[in-house]
Amino acid sequence: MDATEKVHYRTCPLCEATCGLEIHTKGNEVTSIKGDKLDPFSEGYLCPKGYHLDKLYADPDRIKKPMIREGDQWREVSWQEAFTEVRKGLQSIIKQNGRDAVATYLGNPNVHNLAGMLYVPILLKTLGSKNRYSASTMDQIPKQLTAEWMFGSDFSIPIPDIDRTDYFLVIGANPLVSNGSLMTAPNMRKRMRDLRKRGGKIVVIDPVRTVTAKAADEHYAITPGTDAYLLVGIIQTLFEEELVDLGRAGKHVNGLSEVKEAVRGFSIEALSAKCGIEVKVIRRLAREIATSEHAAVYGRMGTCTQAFGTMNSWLIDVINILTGNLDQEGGVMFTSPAAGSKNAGGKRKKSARYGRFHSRVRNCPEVLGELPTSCLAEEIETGGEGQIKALVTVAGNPVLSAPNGERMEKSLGQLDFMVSVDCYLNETTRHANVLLPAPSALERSHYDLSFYQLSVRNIAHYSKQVFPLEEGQLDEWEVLLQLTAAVMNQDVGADPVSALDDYAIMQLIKKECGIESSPLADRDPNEIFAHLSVRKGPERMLDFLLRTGEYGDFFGEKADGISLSTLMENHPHGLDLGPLKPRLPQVLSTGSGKVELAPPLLVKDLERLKEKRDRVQKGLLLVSRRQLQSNNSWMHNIGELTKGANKCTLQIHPTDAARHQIVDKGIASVKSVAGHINVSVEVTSDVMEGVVTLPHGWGHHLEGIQLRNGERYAGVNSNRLSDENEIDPVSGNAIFNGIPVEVSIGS
Ligand SMILES: Nc1nc2c(c(=O)[nH]1)N[C@H]1C(S)=C(S)[C@@H](COP(=O)(O)OP(=O)(O)OC[C@H]3O[C@@H](n4cnc5c(=O)[nH]c(N)nc54)[C@H](O)[C@@H]3O)O[C@H]1N2
Ligand SMILES: Nc1nc2c(c(=O)[nH]1)N[C@H]1C(S)=C(S)[C@@H](COP(=O)(O)OP(=O)(O)OC[C@H]3O[C@@H](n4cnc5c(=O)[nH]c(N)nc54)[C@H](O)[C@@H]3O)O[C@H]1N2
Ligand code: SF4
Ligand SMILES: [Mo]
Repeated sequence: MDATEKVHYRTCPLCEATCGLEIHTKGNEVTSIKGDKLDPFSEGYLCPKGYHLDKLYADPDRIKKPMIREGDQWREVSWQEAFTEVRKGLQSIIKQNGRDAVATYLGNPNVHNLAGMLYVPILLKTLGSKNRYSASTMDQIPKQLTAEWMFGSDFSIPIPDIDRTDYFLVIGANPLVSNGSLMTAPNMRKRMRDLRKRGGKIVVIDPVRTVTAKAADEHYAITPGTDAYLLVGIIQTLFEEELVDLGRAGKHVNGLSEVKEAVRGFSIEALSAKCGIEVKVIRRLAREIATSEHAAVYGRMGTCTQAFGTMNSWLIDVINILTGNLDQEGGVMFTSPAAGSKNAGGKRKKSARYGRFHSRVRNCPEVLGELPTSCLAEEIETGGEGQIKALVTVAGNPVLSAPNGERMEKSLGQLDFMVSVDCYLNETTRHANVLLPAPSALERSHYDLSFYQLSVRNIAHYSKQVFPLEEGQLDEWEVLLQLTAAVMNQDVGADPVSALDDYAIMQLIKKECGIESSPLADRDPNEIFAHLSVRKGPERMLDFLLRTGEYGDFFGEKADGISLSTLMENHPHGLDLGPLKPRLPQVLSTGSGKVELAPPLLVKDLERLKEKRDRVQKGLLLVSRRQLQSNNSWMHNIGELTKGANKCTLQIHPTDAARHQIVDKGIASVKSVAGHINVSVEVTSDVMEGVVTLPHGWGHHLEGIQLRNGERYAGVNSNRLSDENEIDPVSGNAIFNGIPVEVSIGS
């Protein structure tokens, strides 16, 4: 290695897998990126996106200066001018229309970003608007809601103990492409291979024979949107065949008889007819889960973003509990993260965070402090008291990611003021009045606060920034604190960042010192503050969270405890804190201190399954698919990832293609209640008959965006077809799977 070359070890922040990277740099150039073989979790594994992380850093289209839009012209401005404009824009609306008139939309990369995780909550709290929207209500909110109801905290999500299970039932997830979700587990291919080598079995339920399905022992094609029928069938079989055995968790569970009663009224034949999976298969799956020594049932996007999203998320955990697999090695377990453990439990909650207020236009219940993104456009468009007039977006692209993209896009055009924090001028941020640049991943430090809460092993890995910020660039946490100051109507000239940062950390310290059972209970907050003073920003907060976490040193109170320095100095490749450990009952924070197996609203929701609805569609059912070289909407500007065959295609079964006179590589017209698109066709028998698939995040053809490669491979926005008016009524989650469409020859 050349003496001017430096080596950096860090985790990839792009998806939930948290792979370790070994990055070589010379000056401000990356000379190579490979998987870090010494990373105890990913052991050298990387997907194609990780290899191209440097391209995001070097992308000439990336926004590096704050910009103000005048008409359709953008002007680069100083930070001072940008924040002054933001303050003016937000204050005039807050004064005239109140705080709820300013909405926020938080996109997915926030949870992959230390600044987003630590500083966005400060912004939201200071703003105090009820109009909070995020990618969560188009993703995992059903699972968070069932965790809140059943276990007392939305982050107490049971994670498949994939490395120790011997039966893995995967429903509506494609971890070999997505690299796992609500299951942080780098190199899923190896983990699945190992599972089978141990003599274990993998079964996949998916309308599509995905790469995950192909790598499994069995695959069953299910009619989109009907998983709840299958899951009720499994539960009924467990009761009927006396296979229910809660094991060690039993004494901590309330509501067993209610569940038994609730599933009694269904006929197994009717359930089977609805989901298209034979009765004997349903019965066999139930027996296999119950009789395997260690089994884990796992569901993801296919189960969440459909009409029965919350019900599916609940029933999956019910099966894990009824078969004694909750909190058991090789079953589904709770993590013990090193920092910021939202699943810490202990304190019992009086009530779940649900339905404390409702959306103005459609009267949708609040879920965990937010409202469904499917409601955002109508809240902007509909006049009257409480109308949204301004929007703050941080790391989000709802024009491409939210249902009915066309309506979403039009609504953004109606706002009085919009400010976006983002790396690109894209389909959403082109509507902003002020665009505030966020640095690229390599210019910031990293620690996966969210995903170590959802990880199949307990891991702590801190990554230093690879490159310093460019001259004049602000770090994202500073941008977020400046935005907070604008909301507070503070003068930019007063440099509010340090004061707000000090205030924020002090609040955390005081809270911890105020907990009677904390090792810090008798300590003076000012003394703790002084201990932390070598750092500021996210590092200081992270240090505090690590030191007061499960393995922390509590500032000298615990001899072998860890701190940020421990990770930085002794564990550059990451610290493996071991496999998941049993956590019942300590993890529970429900009012009763028990697992609530039968949340009343979900038991009631089972009625919806009995509704006599004609599910036989005239047309086809559209489902979403992910692609290894994409990451939602925002990595299509990287040529290395878009090259090769067109990726934005409608996949259709040969029989359906013939029936609709559609040919491979031809163009299909696809219509739904919400909209219409023309798209290239890919005929494949991997999708079941009656189903078509489209990837999301494409459609980079709108005027005024700055994504030169993306525009070349524009594709079409599949969310022109998803209907914002159809949601999972319990959680308000968007529906991206099982959308009725009509397909014909396109042009
Ligand atoms: N049809 C359909 N639609 C879907 C889905 C589907 O399966 N099918 N999936 C849904 C899911 S699961 C999700 S999570 C959502 C995603 O929805 P969004 O989060 O709204 O969309 P993304 O494409 O992730 O957009 C991320 C934005 O963040 C910016 N960005 C990237 N890194 C950073 C950073 O470090 N800081 C800042 N400030 N900005 C950054 C990017 O430029 C981009 O504008 O889409 C949902 N939409
Ligand atoms: N490469 C890549 N990786 C990603 C992302 C990406 O865009 N690209 N996005 C990231 C994000 S934000 C997320 S949330 C995760 C998502 O991670 P996953 O949920 O694992 O990914 P999906 O590909 O959405 O998998 C959903 C599966 O459900 C199936 N499905 C659709 N409808 C139904 C149904 O009604 N029932 C059943 N049983 N199955 C159904 C689909 O065919 C698909 O195979 O991936 C993350 N990782
Ligand atoms: S799997 Fe995810 S974390 Fe790993 S390299 Fe790919 S994008 Fe990065
Ligand atoms: Mo997501």
